[in-house]
Amino acid sequence: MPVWTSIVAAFLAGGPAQAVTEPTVTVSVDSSRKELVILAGPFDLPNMPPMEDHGMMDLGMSHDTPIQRFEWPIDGWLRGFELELVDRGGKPVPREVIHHMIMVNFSRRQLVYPASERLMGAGTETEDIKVPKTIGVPMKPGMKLGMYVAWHNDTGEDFHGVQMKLKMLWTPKNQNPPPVNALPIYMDVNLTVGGSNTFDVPPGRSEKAHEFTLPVGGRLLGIGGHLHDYGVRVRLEDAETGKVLTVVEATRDSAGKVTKVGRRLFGVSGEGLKLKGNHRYRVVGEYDNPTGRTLIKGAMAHMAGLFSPDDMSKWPTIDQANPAYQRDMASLQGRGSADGGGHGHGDHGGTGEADAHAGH
Ligand SMILES: [Cu+2]
Repeated sequence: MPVWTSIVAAFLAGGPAQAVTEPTVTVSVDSSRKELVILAGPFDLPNMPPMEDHGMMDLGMSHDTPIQRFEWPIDGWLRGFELELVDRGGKPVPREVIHHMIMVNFSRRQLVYPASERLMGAGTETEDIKVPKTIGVPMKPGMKLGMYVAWHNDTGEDFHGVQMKLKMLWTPKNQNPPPVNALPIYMDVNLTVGGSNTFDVPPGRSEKAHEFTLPVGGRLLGIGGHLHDYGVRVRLEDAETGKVLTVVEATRDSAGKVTKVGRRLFGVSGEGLKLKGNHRYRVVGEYDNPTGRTLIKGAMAHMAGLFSPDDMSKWPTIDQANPAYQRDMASLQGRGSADGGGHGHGDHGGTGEADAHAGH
């Protein structure tokens, strides 16, 4: 049996009510199991029509929770998460009612973008993540985290009083040898930081690409991807040579609906896929849209994974004066409010969908 050694935080959710009962979030530490346990709920999730176009999210076809803030309490390394949903009667609720769950780390910057780190995430197409104890995301007590969920229930069944239980698994500071530092990396084909990352998909085959450089070199340890329906794959290329470095593939049903996006593990003992600092790379999303019409804002494509920097001291720091950083913060604050939020990059910024640990 778990031993509940301390209650770290307990607080009420802010923002407008989705349900008669305001959802609450509690965070507890289970030291014997080395788990941080987050309980959130209750959420009422009536069945909704399928989201054929992602734009439907903007028309209120999903419930966005406001961001729930708490502090990370432990010196160590995050190494994965497990997510469970149960209804009022304790019956399991299918994972697919979560369009996204995103954990933001306000205390660290993303590698590629001047925005807060997306520590982890989960969605319809992602599973629980656990990485070997040889790697982990370095975490310090007092790091400021925030979590939000975009629900979309199109299972055909209503769910009431849904409780979410998220276990975050950690490795203690005294592990010997210590884990290799592995931090979230997020590479999107069409991101405006603090804005949207959706794009239109024309009929037939199409591609969308984005070039970027990394402020510090290192090794990609594992990678996952995110695509919407009719997505085919996301690939990462060396933009200076054109060489394809890695690919994550969508699993599609006969209609082109994406049921899953693959993951790649390059080496949890630390070798990984080498990426150079200040070198041009390109992330490319591929779609094949059989509907015969353009899907307005219907697509997203990105890779998210774990990256081990050659020199942690060169990790970019948060610049609060950066306009893109400020836009990102504003979009996170606006989540779940009547006029704010929308469905943008904030939903997806996570390592979340990655393999190496999870999006972690
Ligand atoms: Cu999406």
